[in-house]
Amino acid sequence: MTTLRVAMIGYGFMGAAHSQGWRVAPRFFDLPATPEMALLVGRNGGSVASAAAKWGWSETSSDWREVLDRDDIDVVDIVTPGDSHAEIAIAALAAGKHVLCEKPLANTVEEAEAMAAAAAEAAARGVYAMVGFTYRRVPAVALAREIVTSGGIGDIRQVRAEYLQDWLVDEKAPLAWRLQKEHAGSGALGDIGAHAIDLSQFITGQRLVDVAGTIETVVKERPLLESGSGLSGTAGVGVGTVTVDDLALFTGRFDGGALGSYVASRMSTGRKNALRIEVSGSNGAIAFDLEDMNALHVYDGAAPAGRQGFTKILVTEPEHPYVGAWWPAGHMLGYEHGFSHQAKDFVEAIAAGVQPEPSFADGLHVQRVLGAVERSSEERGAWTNVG
Ligand code: SOE
Repeated sequence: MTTLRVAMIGYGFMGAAHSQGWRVAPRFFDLPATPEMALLVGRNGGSVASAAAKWGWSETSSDWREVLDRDDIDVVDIVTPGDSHAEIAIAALAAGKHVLCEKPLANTVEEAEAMAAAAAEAAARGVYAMVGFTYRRVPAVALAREIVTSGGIGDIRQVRAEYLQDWLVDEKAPLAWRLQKEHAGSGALGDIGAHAIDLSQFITGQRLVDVAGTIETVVKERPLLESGSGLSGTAGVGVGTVTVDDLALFTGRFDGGALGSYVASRMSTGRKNALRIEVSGSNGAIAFDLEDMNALHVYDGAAPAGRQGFTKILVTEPEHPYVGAWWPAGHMLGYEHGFSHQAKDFVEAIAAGVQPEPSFADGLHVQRVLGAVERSSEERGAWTNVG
């Protein structure tokens, strides 16, 4: 295998990020196969053509089903809203295509179960599926996992994870697809809470088994969208009902015994993209904040009295995960690098014939946590088994 020809379905914000990943990864990492940006798919012909020209996709199509019959497509990358993930992913896996699917895996637990079953069946044929929890690939996060899962902070006792944004504080922000349950599945909980859940499980190596929480739609009606689609749409005439949460708070218990507390909010005034996690152990702690993403704060409980405190490690050295492929030591990375790391890891796993992570089974587990938080909220915050 020398090339992997990719078809990407969708071309919004995540389409731009994934394009960057596919384009740049083979230029910085020595990959066992070179991803080729073969086909970009979207319903609006004009917009797809200009996106393809801008990002460097060779061909375009207006029908994702075209990829199923094409022998020259090896990978299907799904960056559409959640309402089409299951249909596309299951069909692509059945057609023998490796699949990378944006998070959250699906809009419902039932869809995610069907996707995970299709992925398990495909893996037995050497066809692999991965879900795009990209923040696992931020070097400081990967380093946090190395430290925590190798016992570097002792027994894990407490996890505090939050993902805070403020783009919905403005009551005039329009009713984009991310605010409609039929397209997005859920709101802050599924869109950004899913990242906090995944990171907490990735860094600790443990899984949530029970949750208790509350979700809330703070602004219940918004102006209809006139143009644009994502986070920066323009409001038009008339109003519509917001059918997803914009604020979610919950607690959770891990299978290893630790307790976690979570906030997922699009109402955190002043917080732009603050994905924060702190893990406290019996002998130390780690803390990460995406708004300061080149740093990991580490507390060593074994340091002598009077010399203890969180140490800020700049995760910019060749010894750190992913970093050596980029710039000379000490030079920073940004949001987009995670997508190159994701492309690299996916290509390497396919070439080696091993299951890439996070798998669809991992995505299904996150989906179950999301579903359990919603059920808990309906029961006034009762503890609810993830299942
Ligand atoms: C919007 O809230 C969003 O783009 C999410 O959809 C992404 O997953 C997250 O990485 C940044 O915020």
